[in-house]
Amino acid sequence: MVRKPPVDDPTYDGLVVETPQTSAAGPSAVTNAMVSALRDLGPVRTLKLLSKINQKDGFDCMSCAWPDPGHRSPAEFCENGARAVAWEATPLTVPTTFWAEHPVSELQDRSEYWLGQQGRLVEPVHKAAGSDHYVPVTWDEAFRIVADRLRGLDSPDQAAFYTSGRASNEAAFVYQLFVRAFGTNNLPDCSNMCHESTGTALNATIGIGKSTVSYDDFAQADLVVVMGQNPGTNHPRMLTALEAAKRRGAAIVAVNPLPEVALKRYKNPQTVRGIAGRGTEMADQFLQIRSGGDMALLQWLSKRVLEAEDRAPGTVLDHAFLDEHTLGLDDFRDHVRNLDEREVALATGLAIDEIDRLAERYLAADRVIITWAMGLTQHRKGVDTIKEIVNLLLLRGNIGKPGAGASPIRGHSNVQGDRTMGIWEKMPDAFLDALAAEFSFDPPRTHGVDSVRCIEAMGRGEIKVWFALGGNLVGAISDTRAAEAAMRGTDLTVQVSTKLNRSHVVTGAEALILPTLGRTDVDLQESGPQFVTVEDSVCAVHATHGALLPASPELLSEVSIVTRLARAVLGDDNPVDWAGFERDYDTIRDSISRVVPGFEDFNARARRPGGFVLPNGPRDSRTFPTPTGRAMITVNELLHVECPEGRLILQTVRSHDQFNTTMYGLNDRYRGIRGGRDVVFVHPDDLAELGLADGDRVDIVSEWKDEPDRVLPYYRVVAFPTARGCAATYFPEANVLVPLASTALGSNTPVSKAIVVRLEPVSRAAHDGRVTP
Ligand SMILES: Nc1nc2c(c(=O)[nH]1)N[C@H]1C(S)=C(S)[C@@H](COP(=O)(O)OP(=O)(O)OC[C@H]3O[C@@H](n4cnc5c(=O)[nH]c(N)nc54)[C@H](O)[C@@H]3O)O[C@H]1N2
Ligand SMILES: Nc1nc2c(c(=O)[nH]1)N[C@H]1C(S)=C(S)[C@@H](COP(=O)(O)OP(=O)(O)OC[C@H]3O[C@@H](n4cnc5c(=O)[nH]c(N)nc54)[C@H](O)[C@@H]3O)O[C@H]1N2
Ligand SMILES: [Mo]
Repeated sequence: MVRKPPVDDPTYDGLVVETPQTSAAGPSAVTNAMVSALRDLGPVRTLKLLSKINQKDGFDCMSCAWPDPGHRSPAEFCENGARAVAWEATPLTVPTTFWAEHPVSELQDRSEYWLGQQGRLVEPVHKAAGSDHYVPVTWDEAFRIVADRLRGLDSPDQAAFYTSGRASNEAAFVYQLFVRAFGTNNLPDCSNMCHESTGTALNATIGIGKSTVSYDDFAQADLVVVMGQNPGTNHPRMLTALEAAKRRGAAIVAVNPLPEVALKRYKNPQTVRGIAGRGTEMADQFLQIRSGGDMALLQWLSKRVLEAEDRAPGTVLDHAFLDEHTLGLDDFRDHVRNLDEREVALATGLAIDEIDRLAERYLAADRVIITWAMGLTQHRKGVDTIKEIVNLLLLRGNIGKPGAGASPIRGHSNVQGDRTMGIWEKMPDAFLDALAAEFSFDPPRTHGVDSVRCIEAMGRGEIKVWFALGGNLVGAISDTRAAEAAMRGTDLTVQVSTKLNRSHVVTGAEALILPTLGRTDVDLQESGPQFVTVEDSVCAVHATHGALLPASPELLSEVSIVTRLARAVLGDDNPVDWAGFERDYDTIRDSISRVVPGFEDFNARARRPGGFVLPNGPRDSRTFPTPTGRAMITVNELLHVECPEGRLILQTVRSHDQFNTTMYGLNDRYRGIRGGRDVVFVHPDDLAELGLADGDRVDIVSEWKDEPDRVLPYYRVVAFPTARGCAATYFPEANVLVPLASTALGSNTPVSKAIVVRLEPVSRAAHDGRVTP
């Protein structure tokens, strides 16, 4: 019998709201990590795993893409890393009887939390068209079904192949090769919903969509500005690097609508100071910005820098750098000069004095790093906002020198590597040419669909087969209802996964689940145990070796699944040695070394302890691979979020107990939430103005032109010190509020951080009386 967790019991009202915490991490975090890991795994497995996480002979933690230091401590992991490992390495497996006991129609009513708690998937299962049950099938049968359906399509573009950012470089490379050999560029990925705005902005301005800093740069910075990011929950090991920078005299500035606790005070669990003392005061300055105000903030900072140069010509800007390496300064100067102070104040919700203090810090610092994550990318003007980061950095030569640079902090542990390996619906011709030369075939050149366009195309009946290498697109993407309807309208959906999630139960007419090995599992092939590689946020590539025997001998690696599927679909008469790839991953790396720049001698360098760092023109030599050969200073029209009277700008964030759509639990410790997720954080003064009070229940309603309102029903209001006019709730539940068409300009990333909403009070009786659609 499976115990029903509270979230699946509608009568359970366990939500408790407490005072938010005043410091992050610390010994309690480590204890929590140990307790949760031990409870699920038992002590032997736990010790084995925890001694291998992020070690040079171990496996790469799958929780985030934060880089590893050169000198590793024996415990190079954080609380949430340990939880991600425990979640994957659980000895619990989904039994064969599960599929007969649980019709898909019943599983559809289960929460993500419950689905994820059922254990590791260990056998391929198939749901026939018209059936309400998955039934176990052999691998051969599963591959035959997918091959039949793919070969039966009128065009390869009627299929789409999604990737989530946990896939290794080797799996991603063979996957994109298979998809292109099959004949389509329909390769949407989680990055479309994540750092796509970053890639778009950085490619256009500096010629490479990646960070220009290395790990050691944090130790040399004078100022680190952390924008739109919650490292305490989502990149906890970053706090150790920030703390070290801080102790060497760097200033840290946080820009965020929420007072994220880790940016205020951090108790490093690995130092005496952290365990026994008060920890480290982190942010020297906290700019509590209004959602979407960053673009105005950055433009204002640049304006102040240019004014300082006017006052003391020749002393403020890095003229040598600007003259030699950039274009566009004059137009930019004219543009920001006219920036209106009132507009900046309105857009940011900040006093100009506060922004000016940051401008002074920026001017006083020789080496500045700006980091960012979803708080900047998931906005209508996300791309332009990141272009403004580049503008500000370029003015004083803060790119391509030690201790300085632009540093997007990635999400999934190998999302950056997957892109490097060709997972992108619009890979440049140079990559496709190299692929063509290596494998003697003509890759398709027409761009494919991204995640949003994929759902739209499915909705129009243009995509009939959906294949996902990991992830949970139905749960992760905006417009849940449209996404579910689109998925249900397809002929076949296939999920390659470690554990159950919503995308396995909202299916096409026919569906398959193909279980796979995770990072922690030993991957044994004919030539012996294999390792794979990943690339972190700062372009370091290194090996990751599984540590545990897989939960079942039936499980196949992602490489095995993709290569066997390729053989089933393409037949053995094609120029790629798929069987050889599966037998020995060194042969995949040999091909990568010839196709992907920077991977020369890949097999040898991947075996070096700690791996190697990919070349990066802007970082290494101030070489900017843009069409002009210069870094582009750009002019971007300011746009801020319009919010009518009585409305709030709602952002969707991660709780401390989730990994994207995966729920580890129902708490959000740092923000003082226990036992539930149906909360909306609102500033007390906004509550007073709206005639609401802490504890009230409200419907969260988003309004869109020419469409009915979208409703997230019966949320508990929590008075919280967020920025005025802003509110926050959790993703993925809030995805119902965002239409597919609401995306960032230029990157098509769903606007998940600025949803204009109204809050409508609703009583328990009224709520119970209505039929939930
Ligand atoms: N434990 C754990 N780790 C994870 C993940 C996870 O779910 N759980 N997810 C992984 C993934 S895929 C990703 S992409 C990263 C995400 O890492 P984050 O980007 O830190 O994740 P979010 O929870 O979306 O937090 C967004 C932050 O931006 C702030 N913000 C929102 N709007 C604005 C704005 O307009 N301006 C500014 N300046 N700030 C704003 C929010 O208040 C919040 O602090 O984490 C990765 N790591
Ligand atoms: N409203 C709102 N929406 C958002 C966001 C937001 O901030 N707000 N954030 C966006 C972001 S940044 C991202 S990255 C996306 C995330 O989108 P996805 O990457 O699609 O979603 P995840 O929840 O990370 O996927 C989790 C699933 O991956 C599978 N999995 C785990 N490990 C492995 C593995 O090793 N191999 C395979 N094959 N499968 C595995 C498991 O079955 C698990 O259920 O969501 C986006 N959606
Ligand atoms: Mo992400």
